[in-house]
Amino acid sequence: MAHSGNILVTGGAGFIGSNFIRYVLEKTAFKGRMINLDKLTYAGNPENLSDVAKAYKGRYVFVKGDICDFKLVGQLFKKYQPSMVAHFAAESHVDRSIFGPKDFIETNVNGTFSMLEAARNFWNGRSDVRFHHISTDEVYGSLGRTGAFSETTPYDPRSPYSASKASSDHIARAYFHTYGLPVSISNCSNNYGPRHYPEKLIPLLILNALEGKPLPVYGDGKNVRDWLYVEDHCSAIWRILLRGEAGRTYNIGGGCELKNIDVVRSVCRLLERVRPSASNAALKGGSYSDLITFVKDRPGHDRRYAINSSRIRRELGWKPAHDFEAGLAATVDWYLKNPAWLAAVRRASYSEWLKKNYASRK
Ligand code: NAD
Ligand code: TDX
Repeated sequence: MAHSGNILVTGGAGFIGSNFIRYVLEKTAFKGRMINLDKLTYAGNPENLSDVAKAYKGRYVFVKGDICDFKLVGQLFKKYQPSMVAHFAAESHVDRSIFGPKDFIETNVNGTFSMLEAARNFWNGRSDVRFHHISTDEVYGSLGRTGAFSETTPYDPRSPYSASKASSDHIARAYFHTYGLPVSISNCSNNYGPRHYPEKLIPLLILNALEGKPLPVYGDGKNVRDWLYVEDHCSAIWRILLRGEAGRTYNIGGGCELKNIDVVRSVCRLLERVRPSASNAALKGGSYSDLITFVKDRPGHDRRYAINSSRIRRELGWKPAHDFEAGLAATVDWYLKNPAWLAAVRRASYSEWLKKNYASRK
């Protein structure tokens, strides 16, 4: 699969966007230029791509800016003439959306509108182009004990985050039906992997455990998420960009349902193997699992997500290449080997506000 036009990526300095840019430049036959438009919010980190920026000078371009800035987005279309857009930029953390929904509406709804409108103006009826909108399984709401979300499951978002993503999905779909803009959409389950900002469960657990801090488990720890290694999400998006159909939605998932408490135990077990607590002074003689602390539940906490990804598997021949054990080992290894990245992120004091909002039940 080769593609030589330019790609405009939004939110490429964040977790999935930076992994996507790295994946496409390093592991595919892509020959064009990659333009990364990112506002560098607390979640955007140019360090995520500093080596890529050096290695792909001329083919990788970083632009600091806001997707809501319609004039800037229009200028970027004119200047770089992209034939594809991979739209990742969003406010992405459910807890933050509960305590402050405004930025979520602004970026996820208005920002997506601004991107779609600029694409429509610039592409002006072309069908040989593609706008891919990256979304989440959370738009479908919460499942009971059985079943899985398919592409035809009705939307039922519960948090300000998922409601803002649902709105943006609807607007993106409307641009396909109303204006014929070649839009595709993917709804993916929980990602994990390198460069994940440590407000999200897995990186938070790894960093807190290494520092001997509590491992906060919301509620009873039995909420279920379907975990996918980030590079497998990137390979799915790339396949959709090259071979997916305009106007079509693709669900992406790892087929890896786990209770949160089991994820926490897996991280503790893995750390005991690669960085035994007995040799970690921060643990003061205790084990990693001693740090597990049940805390107040997240308001409106969705109980279970599971994804039926048979469409993308059948139609585009995609499947994940990493199981949870291998993906988690690669993730922990990356965090252990990148202390400079961690120090930079710690300076942003990622967990201060969480401490304020979720008190320990003990
Ligand atoms: P992230 O929070 O790590 O990164 C978001 C990036 O967007 C950051 O670099 C940030 O600076 C940038 N950004 C935010 N507002 C912006 C604005 N107004 N203009 C320009 N840039 C802006 O998020 P992520 O986890 O990498 O998620 C990326 C996308 O994937 C999101 O759309 C999210 O909804 C979706 N998604 C995430 C997951 C997951 O598990 N993380 C799963 C499914 C879907
Ligand atoms: O400290 C914690 N303790 C805890 O029990 C945190 C941060 C989370 N949790 C629970 C809440 C969830 O059930 O772990 C689960 C995962 O939480 P997050 O990492 O915050 O992810 P989630 O809310 O499931 O959303 C993620 O997946 C879907 C991403 O953040 C979204 O952007 C994506 O759309």
